[in-house]
Formats: sequence, C-alpha cells, structure tokens
Amino acid sequence: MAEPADGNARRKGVILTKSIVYGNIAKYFGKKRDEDGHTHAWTCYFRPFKNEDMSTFVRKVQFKLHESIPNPIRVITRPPYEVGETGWGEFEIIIKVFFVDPSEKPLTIYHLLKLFQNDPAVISGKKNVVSEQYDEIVFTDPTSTMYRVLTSPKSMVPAVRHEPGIDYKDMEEKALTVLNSAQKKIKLEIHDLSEQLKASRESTGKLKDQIEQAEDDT
Ligand code: SLL
Repeated sequence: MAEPADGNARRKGVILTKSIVYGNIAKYFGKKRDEDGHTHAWTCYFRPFKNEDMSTFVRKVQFKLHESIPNPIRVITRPPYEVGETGWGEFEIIIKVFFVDPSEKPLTIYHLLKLFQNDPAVISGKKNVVSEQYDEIVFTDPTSTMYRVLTSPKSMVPAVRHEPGIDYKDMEEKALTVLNSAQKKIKLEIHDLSEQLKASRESTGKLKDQIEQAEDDT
C-alpha cells in the first residue's frame, strides 16, 4: 500500500478545539399570515463562538429542514452559515458540518427549532425567541491538512470589522478601565468581608468563653 500523502498523515496526540454556537432566533408576526398560515420568521445558524473565519476549516454546512418546507436540504458554503425561513411549526433541524479535509468525519448536530415561549414579551412580539447552544468541536489526531487550517492565523485571529469612525483602541481602553475598577471594587469587598469574618470569629470566641465561664460557675 502506498504511504499516505503528507496532508493525510495524522498528528498523533494532538487535540485542537473550536468553540461554536448554534441555534435559532424566531420572531412572531403577531398573527397568522392569511396567505400561508405562517406565524413566525426564523433563522437557524451555526457560528464560531469567537469572531473567527470558519471557512478556513469548514467546507460547507448542510441544514436539513422539515419536509413541509420547500427545498428542505440547504447547503451553505460560506459564512454566515445560516438559513432564514418563515413557518408555523417547530421541528428538529439536522445541521451537518463538513470539513475542508474530506477524511475528517463530518459533524452532525440536532437542533430543535424553537418558535414558542411562554413569556408575555415574546407572545406580544416585543421580544424574539432565542434558543442556542454553546459547544466545542474536538479534533483528535487531526490530519496535517486539518492541523494547518485549524491553526492558521486567519482562523485564530478575530475578524474584527474595522468600521470607519469607530475607535476600537478607545473601546478597548474603556473596557479595561471598567474591568480594573470592577477588580478594585471586588478587592475592597473581599477586604470588608474578611474584616467582618474576623470580627464574628472574635465574638464567637468571646461567647464560647462566656459559656465556659457560665458552666464553670454552675
Ligand atoms: C408540527 N411536527 O406539527 C411539527 C411539524 C412543520 C413546520 C412542523 C412549514 C412552512 C412552509 C412549517 O412551518 N412546517 O410551509 O414553508 O408542529
């Protein structure tokens, strides 16, 4: 048998993970639509937890919808990996993720499309329903090809959209200032609490002495 080509060789002992989020958002129309009886608009999505470009290692994402929906198998080949539809009912969506290296087994995810929620804000149409899950894809002994694309700077570095007029540096600094002051506040609170703990330990000690004294006296 021929030696596998370099890209197919497995990196034994290597484990790489990618954090993902999948699920759906749904919006109630506020009524049943006359023409088709549809009540909701929804979007089902598969996306990175961090803002990275998953197309470096994802070849395509297939969403298998309910048969009552025209064209129920939707294949999305580039981000955002999502399907938007309208309808009236909930059902299970099968999300299948194919990787750039075909020898990497596709990942199958089952997501229950959620449209309804017993919450007055949702029922009145003021709030959307969001049903999502966080998960991690674990690549064990990835092939050299997968290793390369999973660790490429393009897939690791957050793809921040640099909108003109937005000062990201300033936003980062402000966020850091908030974090620092929160940290200081927590430190102070811990200090206060440990003082309180010391004081109550002392008073417990005193009480114990008093009890012992009282017992001796009887
Ligand atoms: C139910 N078991 O009965 C489920 C099936 C199917 C939802 C729900 C169709 C939309 C369209 C649609 O919303 N199907 O006709 O495009 O609740």
